[in-house]
Amino acid sequence: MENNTATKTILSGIQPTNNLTLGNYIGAMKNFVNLQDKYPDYTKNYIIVDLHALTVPQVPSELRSRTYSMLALYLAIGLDPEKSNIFVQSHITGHTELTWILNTLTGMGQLNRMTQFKDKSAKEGTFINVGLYAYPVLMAADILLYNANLIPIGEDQKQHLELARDLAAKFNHTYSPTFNIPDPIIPKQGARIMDLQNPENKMSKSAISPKGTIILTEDLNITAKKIKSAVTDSGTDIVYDPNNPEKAGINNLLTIYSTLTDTEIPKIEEKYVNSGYGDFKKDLAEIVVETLRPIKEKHDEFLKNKDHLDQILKASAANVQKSAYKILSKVYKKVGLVAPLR
Ligand code: AQP
Repeated sequence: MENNTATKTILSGIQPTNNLTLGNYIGAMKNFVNLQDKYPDYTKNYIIVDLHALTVPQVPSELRSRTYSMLALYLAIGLDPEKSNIFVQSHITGHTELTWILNTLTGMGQLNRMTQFKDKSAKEGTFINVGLYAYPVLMAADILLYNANLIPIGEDQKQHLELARDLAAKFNHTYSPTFNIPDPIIPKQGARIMDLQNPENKMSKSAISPKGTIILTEDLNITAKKIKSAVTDSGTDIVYDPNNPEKAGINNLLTIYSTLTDTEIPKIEEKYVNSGYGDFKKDLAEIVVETLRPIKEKHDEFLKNKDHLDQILKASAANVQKSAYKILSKVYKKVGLVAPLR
């Protein structure tokens, strides 16, 4: 779908760092598909943000193959290239150029406050690269380059989205009205799926222990085992209690159950009133496995045809590049650069 500045734009991205998790699926990707159907007239841009992935060390050949795997996953969950543009960030001219301009409007104090930078830099040891620090500015550029309106994200990206809003407002104020102020769409439930072994931490692609993370493309026997051995507590009641940190494990499992089956939590509690954690986990393992089975099968099928995947990337990139140039030229003119003739 061609980016049309008269229509509204929904935009989101996921980094091809490591393999995608159930957290990415429930918190972000599932929503992408819902929005595709809910807003047929909007432009939808779903980006594989490979430049973001470079902010942590990568094995080049693995990064390249994960980029294709992510595209195959986007297609496998139901994103339709006829309805949504699915493209690779580094293929479009404008993300890094706009980042540079936004860098000059961003205070170091704003970036110093970013909790994800604090968490990730603590894991990186002594060498902290500038890209990791400036990551939120690149994310703001991803959004503003398409003047996007609605941004489906998980809870952990809320602070970064806030910066994109601040930078849009600052640019508009410093120069003249240019950017929409983007709004996040954060799911009411499942915006923060937790690690199955350490339910006080979010489930993350780069988790240190693989036991607490469900990888969307892993062997489904392993998936079932991970759910069945998820950490719970010494109690027995299947009850959701978000105010009790000791219940973080069962709360998380109930959230996963609820989001994957579209069932309200009280209904699930009712169903399991006479059951223990073991029975509940057994059923949940089945639900997760049967959700992931068709996704995994389609992913493997799409991945076999690289030419088809390249065609999708090419067509989507052609759809969005024109509007990206348009915004970029506008920005160049406003800040005093001579906009190139294209
Ligand atoms: N555990 C989660 N629960 C709900 N939503 C989640 N998201 C990530 N983890 C969870 C959402 O997925 C989208 C893509 O995330 P990203 O790849 O941009 O990076 P991230 O937020 O840093 O996710 P990870 O899995 O923790 O990646 P790594 O380990 O590579 O840093 C976002 O919308 C995010 O909110």
